[in-house]
Amino acid sequence: EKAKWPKETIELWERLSKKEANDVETIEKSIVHHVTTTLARAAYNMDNFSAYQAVALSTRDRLISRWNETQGQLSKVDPKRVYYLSLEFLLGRSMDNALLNMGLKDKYGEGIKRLGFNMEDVIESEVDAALGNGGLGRLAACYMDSLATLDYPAWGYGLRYNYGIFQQRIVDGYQTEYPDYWLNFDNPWELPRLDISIQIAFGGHVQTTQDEYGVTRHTWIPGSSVQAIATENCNNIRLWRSKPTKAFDLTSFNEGNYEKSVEDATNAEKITSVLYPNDNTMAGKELRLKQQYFWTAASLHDIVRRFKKSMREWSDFPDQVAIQLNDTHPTLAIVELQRLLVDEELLSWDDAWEIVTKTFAFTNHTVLPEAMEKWSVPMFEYLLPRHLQIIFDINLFFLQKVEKKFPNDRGLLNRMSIIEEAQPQQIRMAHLAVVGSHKVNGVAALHSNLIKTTIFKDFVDYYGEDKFVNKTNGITPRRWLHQANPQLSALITEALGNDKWLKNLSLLKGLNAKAEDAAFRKKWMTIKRANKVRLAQLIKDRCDIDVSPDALFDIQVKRIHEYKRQFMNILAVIHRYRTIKSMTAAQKASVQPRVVIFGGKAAPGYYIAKLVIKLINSVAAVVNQDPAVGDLLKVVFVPDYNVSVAEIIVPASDISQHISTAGTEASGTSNMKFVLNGGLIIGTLDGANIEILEEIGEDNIFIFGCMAHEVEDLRHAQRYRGVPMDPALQGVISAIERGTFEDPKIFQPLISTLTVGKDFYLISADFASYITANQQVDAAYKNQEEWSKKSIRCTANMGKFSSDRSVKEYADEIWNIKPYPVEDEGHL
Ligand code: AZC
Repeated sequence: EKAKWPKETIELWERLSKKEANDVETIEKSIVHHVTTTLARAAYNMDNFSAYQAVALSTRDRLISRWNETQGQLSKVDPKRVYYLSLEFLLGRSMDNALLNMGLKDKYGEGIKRLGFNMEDVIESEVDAALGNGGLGRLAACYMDSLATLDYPAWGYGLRYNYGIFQQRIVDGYQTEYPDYWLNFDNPWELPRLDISIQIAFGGHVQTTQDEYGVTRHTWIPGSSVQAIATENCNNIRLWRSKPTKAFDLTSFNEGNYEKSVEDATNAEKITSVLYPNDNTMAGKELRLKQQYFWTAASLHDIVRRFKKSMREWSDFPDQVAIQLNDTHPTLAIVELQRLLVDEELLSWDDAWEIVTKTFAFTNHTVLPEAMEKWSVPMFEYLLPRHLQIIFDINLFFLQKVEKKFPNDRGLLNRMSIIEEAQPQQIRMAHLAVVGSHKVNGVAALHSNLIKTTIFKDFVDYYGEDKFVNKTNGITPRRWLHQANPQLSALITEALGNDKWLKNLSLLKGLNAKAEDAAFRKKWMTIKRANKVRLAQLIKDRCDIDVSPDALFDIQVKRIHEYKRQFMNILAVIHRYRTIKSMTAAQKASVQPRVVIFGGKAAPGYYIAKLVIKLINSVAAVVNQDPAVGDLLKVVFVPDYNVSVAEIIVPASDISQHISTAGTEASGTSNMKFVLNGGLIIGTLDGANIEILEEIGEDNIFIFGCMAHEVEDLRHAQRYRGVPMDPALQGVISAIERGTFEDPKIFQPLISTLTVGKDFYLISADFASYITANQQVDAAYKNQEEWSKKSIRCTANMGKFSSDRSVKEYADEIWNIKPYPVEDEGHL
């Protein structure tokens, strides 16, 4: 079209689409422009929130200009792209990050100040995009940051929930849940793409016919459909939302069935209404299965549409497209692509299956049995009849090959089958994901080895070792150091002479030498203290508890789960409390004061996890007002832990706790965030703790507890040989049962999880070494000079845990994609 335009028209477009300048005055003009036109507000009746909206819109303008340029250049090259399918993107706030990435935070800060506002208040007005539960969702957000920073051609696909993870409030010590209606105000970080709308079908039946060559063809005749509408975020993430299908409404209307059509319309919108609030557990709800199909079908349709524009052969598909499955949630994409290729594009089954298996790769994030996704066959058949047939065919051909390789082993076929023979039959999504992918990865070295010897052992025997690889998780240093800890970031840049470390985190090694520099250590610890003051203020505001920033800040923030053992932490706090209470004044004088801080949400239906929150709050209520303890011990539960709160908490730790039973935490990523910010950790030999230990050295980490290979024997011994409970733990339990913290009846179900033979997470077995490790922490903290050296060495040796490293490994070893650098005059 453009080619037909006269020269003057083209020139006019080019002249007028020049990017805005980056001087303070132009920035101010664009802010005021958005206030007076987009927001239609007068300068005089503005609050912080409108200021935020205007700054966000102005920032977005700049992001979009750059983004358009990138996409324009990319579409000419048309390189192989990766698509990251994740049901969760836990993004948090966007504005601070966007301004820092463009190198414009200072100029915007100056502009907004001259306009009568304070940048920090404006930033605080943004609500979190909390479309995720925990580690898995935040990992997706960090990976999108790294993919963009490293110029990889990549798209994330997810769902645009109306309600993100619930808001947590504490009422009488108990968690209560409130809806997170985060779209109450317009979201300036998304662009609706009303032009991208896809019909998604459900239900109905399958028609089988013979084509003119006598080949059997299957046609899915759906019973209903909904529309998927795309919204794009400035970070290359495409989120789908559901809307009623117009055509479908009309049929109902025409049949005179107004009520039914209204009902169908609301049902359609329900699909993307709410994020399921379970972390590491599977609920098995029909609506969740609908979400999964809706999202994978829309995403695949979009991917295939983009591929078809290039007019290539289908066999080229895996050379143009890599799809990464973030856990088993998007596994239906495997089935949907096979269906499109066989039923709609009329490829042979084998040709199609070769394309499918070369395209997909699968990341496993957990070995916990309660998290393994299974769908009941009858429910699945009702929603997706043709997909069920395809799954049974995939399984049949797969098991035939297994039988050929390992003949006469019924047990093996039963174990490996995609279909579990239960009442009713169940589809094992993890098996389907392994069979349909060319690579399967775990998220830390220990975890990747564990999956090879446990849940996927038979598959390793069948496929060989090469299909199963490790990709240790990482975090983005742009958000988790540069943005969350600006003072430390500035000090590091000053010490290293430049900020190249932000894109090459191994350069932090240069800080090792600085550990010997007393003046540097002093600056380092001054910043830590300032961060603790900032957290103390948040604790005052949210919990009305006064804590001293001179005490040791001991933090455990993560989802509440039995395997993460917050229960063990609070039991040890009770032990500490009882110890202090038994001391003379002289003995107390040498106690290291400690503030023990908890945060995290429990799944609304997870009764035991919710009782742990109640116990923490009951202990806090007693300890915090006990004059015999004073400042020696404070206990805090920070409500509504989320990404923005984490940005305050992470830089403020002296020690943080990563104390899962060995072999249960696949990786953990907050461990990386804390250590990167110069916080030491106490932890078990689990997940990424092991690799952190390898990088920073045993002098800079507190390790305790049993090892993964010992867990089975310990459980067995406890169950069948009646190993008695640890005596210190016994004392703590007795104190609870005596009513030291509220009515002991409340906590009985919790205590029952520990009674001999039942302590599945081995709290008793690890308790003594846990107490010892905590004493070592106290002793080490007494020597502040040595502590500050440890702190600096922690940060200095964390280069490996940048998500840039993780993403590059995926790109080189799984996706086979290359970066395409685009002209960019930005700062980072
Ligand atoms: C989590 C793991 O529990 C955590 O250890 C890991 O760091 C994180 O994924 C990112 O890899 N797993 C989940 O959240 N898993 C599910 C199924 O929810």
